[in-house]
Amino acid sequence: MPETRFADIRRFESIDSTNRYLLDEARAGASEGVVAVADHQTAGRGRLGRSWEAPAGANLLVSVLLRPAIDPGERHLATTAVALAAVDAIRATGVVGVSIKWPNDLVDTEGRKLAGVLAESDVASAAAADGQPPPVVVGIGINVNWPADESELPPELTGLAVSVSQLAGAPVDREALLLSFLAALELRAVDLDTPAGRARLAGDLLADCTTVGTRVRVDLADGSFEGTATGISPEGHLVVATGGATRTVVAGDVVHVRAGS
Ligand code: BT5
Repeated sequence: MPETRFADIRRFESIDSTNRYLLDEARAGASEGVVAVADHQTAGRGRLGRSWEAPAGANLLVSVLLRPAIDPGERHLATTAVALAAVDAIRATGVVGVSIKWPNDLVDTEGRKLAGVLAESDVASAAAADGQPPPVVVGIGINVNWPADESELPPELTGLAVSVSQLAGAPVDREALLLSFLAALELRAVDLDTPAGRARLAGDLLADCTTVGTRVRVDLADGSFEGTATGISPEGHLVVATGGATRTVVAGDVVHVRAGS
């Protein structure tokens, strides 16, 4: 693998959550670039208290510690960088038809979820940053070899989840996919550092975002609204046209966005 900032790869046979592990490391002052990879998570996290399911040894469960020197309002671009790097790595296996459902899902052409991204940070670790930019831990679960087919899915994920191996028609090497993802992420992380790079991330997200152009329902803490997603802002947020106005939806405010409702 070419030199990247992601050389410190910590591997776990079993852990509660790779995101939790790196948040603790960040609090203790760990530098950008630490990677945590698990064969199995006993408490894999999704957003908003949801959980991430994966049997042991089948899928990629990986988190990275980033410390991008960007404004707080642009931090969604860290999620974007990870999502785009995963799309890059999956495409490099020969699989086509992968896109991003805003804010954090990789989906196939039928809208089935191939991967989910979870970015987390906290005030305590920002305070303990020791001169370093505040951390953001970005985790991604990629369904690599599970499910092998639809019958392996629990009822609640039937028709909703798909794996890279299903789309490839053959088992996929998890380690090769990890290294390819980290190499792609290095290029995407470089883009976080400059205005031109950040514009490229937002532009690439727009190009690969299946949400733009569809009807969406946005559930916020204080009510919901419907509209048409018309674009991606320079910060990577979703632009929604609704009732003659335009609203920009920040990932942290979104309880639920569903295309086609
Ligand atoms: C996500 O949340 O999609 C973010 C998932 C992030 C998981 C990674 S694994 C490494 C790192 N360490 C962690 O602890 N987490 C990260 P959300 O958008 O809330 O979606 C969660 C929902 O996706 C669940 O409620 C299920 O409906 C569904 N789901 C769970 N497991 C799935 C899977 N393997 N494939 C597809 N969908 C799944």
